Amino acid sequence: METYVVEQINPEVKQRVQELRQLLRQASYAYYVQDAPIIEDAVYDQLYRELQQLETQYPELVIPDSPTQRVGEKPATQFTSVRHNIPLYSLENAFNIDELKAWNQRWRRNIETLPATEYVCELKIDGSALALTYENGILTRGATRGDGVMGEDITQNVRTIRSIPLRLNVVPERVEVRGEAFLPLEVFKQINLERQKAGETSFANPRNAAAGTLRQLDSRIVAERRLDFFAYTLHIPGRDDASIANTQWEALELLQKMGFRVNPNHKLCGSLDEVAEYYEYWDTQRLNLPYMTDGVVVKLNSFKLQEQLGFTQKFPRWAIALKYAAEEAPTRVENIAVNVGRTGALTPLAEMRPVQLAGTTVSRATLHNSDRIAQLDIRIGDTVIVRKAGEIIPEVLRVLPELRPADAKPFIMPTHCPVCGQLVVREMGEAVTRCVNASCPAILKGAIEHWVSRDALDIKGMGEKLVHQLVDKEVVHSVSDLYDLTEDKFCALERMGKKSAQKLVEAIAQSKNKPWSRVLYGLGIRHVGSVNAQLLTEKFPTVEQLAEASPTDIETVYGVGAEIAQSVYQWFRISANQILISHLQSAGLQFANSLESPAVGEGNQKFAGKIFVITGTLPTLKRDEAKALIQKAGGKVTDSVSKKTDYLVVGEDAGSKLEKAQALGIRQLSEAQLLEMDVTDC
Ligand code: 0OW
Repeated sequence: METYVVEQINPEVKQRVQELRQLLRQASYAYYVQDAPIIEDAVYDQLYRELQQLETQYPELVIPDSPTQRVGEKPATQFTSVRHNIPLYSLENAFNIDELKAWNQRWRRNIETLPATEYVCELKIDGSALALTYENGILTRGATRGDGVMGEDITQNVRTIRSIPLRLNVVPERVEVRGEAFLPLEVFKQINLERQKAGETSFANPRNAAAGTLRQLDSRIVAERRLDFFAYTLHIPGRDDASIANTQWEALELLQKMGFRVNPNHKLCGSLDEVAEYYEYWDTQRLNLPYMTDGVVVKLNSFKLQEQLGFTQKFPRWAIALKYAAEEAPTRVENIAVNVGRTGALTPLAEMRPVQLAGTTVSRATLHNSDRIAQLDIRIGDTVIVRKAGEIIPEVLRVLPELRPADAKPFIMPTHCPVCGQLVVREMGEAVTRCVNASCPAILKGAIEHWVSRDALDIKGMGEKLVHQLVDKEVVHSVSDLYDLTEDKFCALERMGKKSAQKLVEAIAQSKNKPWSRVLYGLGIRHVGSVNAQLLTEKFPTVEQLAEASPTDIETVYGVGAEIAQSVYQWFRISANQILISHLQSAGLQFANSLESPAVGEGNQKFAGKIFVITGTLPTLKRDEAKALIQKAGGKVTDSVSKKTDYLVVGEDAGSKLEKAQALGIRQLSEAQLLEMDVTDC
């Protein structure tokens, strides 16, 4: 180990690196753990960049717990299985106060002397349990719970969770910390929105989303999804818990001293009545929290008592999960229909007897695909348990086989598309069954709806009903037919007046000015969302260049992996798609970057790392043109003003965003200033 080299480095540099790390650690802790920022984001970013530059200049100074080492560069190929030194137990459930009292009686039977009992109540976070190992204060391993004994080593992903310290403030020789990783509800909704846009299935709930995120092989994706973490247990291998702290309450205090985030709503209760009060209070109050909970974890506070009681085969005797009546209810499956989506995917849908759930009437729930149906072994006529938590999509949890009628009918995935009658395809190893007939009315309707959508060609007035009419009446057989529609053709449709027809023809004509990146996104190539489309058109400024690119060329675009590259490469080799392109080109659509917004050359990323918000109507640029211009120069455009915003671009009748920006001291730009802006101004 070349320690000699480290000695050579100018001591002031080493001093500065230490200083920066300490500053950044404190700022990160204050922001992510205490929710009380101590420095401006712009200052944080500046210090972070300075540390990054010093570590790049002197790589031998880099240490694993430097704030710059949170996000790994290369994706893992798989996760290795690891053994937990101390098992992670799960919790026995109680669904009401009577069952809580029964638990209370049970554990007392195991104790001679009946102590004055204290209980600690903690909200039960509905996420994914994590086991963290720290050696000499440094995080050395993060693992999933797995079966409680064996979990998966996901350290690289755990390091990206900002509220998990890479180094502890208190440094015991070795400590195991357990807690719950979770996705804040806002982040969960955003992820599902992006997945829907990319034609992927949505996560049914934040718990699945958290677990799914933690198992991502590419930690950069995990870092973007902003997981959070609440700690609730610590152990020091080889020592009794009672030798570390006397009670769970003290343990939670110690965890906070070490630098962990602990859910702030825990409460010390002196009686079961107090526990019941806490449980009732949070049944409604929890709906205001920015994360999902599904109950209260009630623990005996004394570690001595916990040790006396020990564990059953699966659970600690000294804790119980007092669950809230999850929004679940039984109902009957009357039919299993098949929906053909925009990508041609055949999605089985359970059509059920309507049932009241979480304040709404539920009568349909997606069954995702054949694998899920086989897993549930769900049949027509079955009684099932449906769950709907909050505004999350309804989910069929399980079948009640004991209620299965004699005439229950197994579901068979159709061999032919229910809409166009063509043979359907299920690729090897894929769960999805798909109609691949590009002119299938279902696919065509989805393709047109996508083409006219806001982030694509943004053709106002083309609602779902009108699109379905155009397809069902066979007025339109492909997206390019939209550009042959005349006023008369529109007027021949139901509920279409002359004025609306004129507006539609005009809106369709206007769409020819939309940039090549929107046209690419509008084509609806699988896995090509609006951001990927922009990145692809920067790299390939004309459709010819993209159509001729090999998958390897396409993969060189940041954020574009092998799967997306293959999807793009294959798409351009389907003749129907080539015909579509030539028709759209002759209709006058943009298939090359226009001169005003040339493709960004290397280095012209003058807005790199800068966050912009646009408000009001700009004098010449449309909102999305300004957005595309900023993004092409490496900037990011968000919808709301926050401390992280670097610039607010202000147009006519700017609203509350302007006031907020002024209050936060955020720089404002006119359109002209934006267009003239140079790197020196950044
Ligand atoms: N999800 C939680 C939570 C909690 C452990 C300690 C021993 C047995 C359970 O908020 N606040 N406290 C515990 O305590 N467990 C929790 O979640 C567990 C982890 C695995 C299954 C449950 O989700």
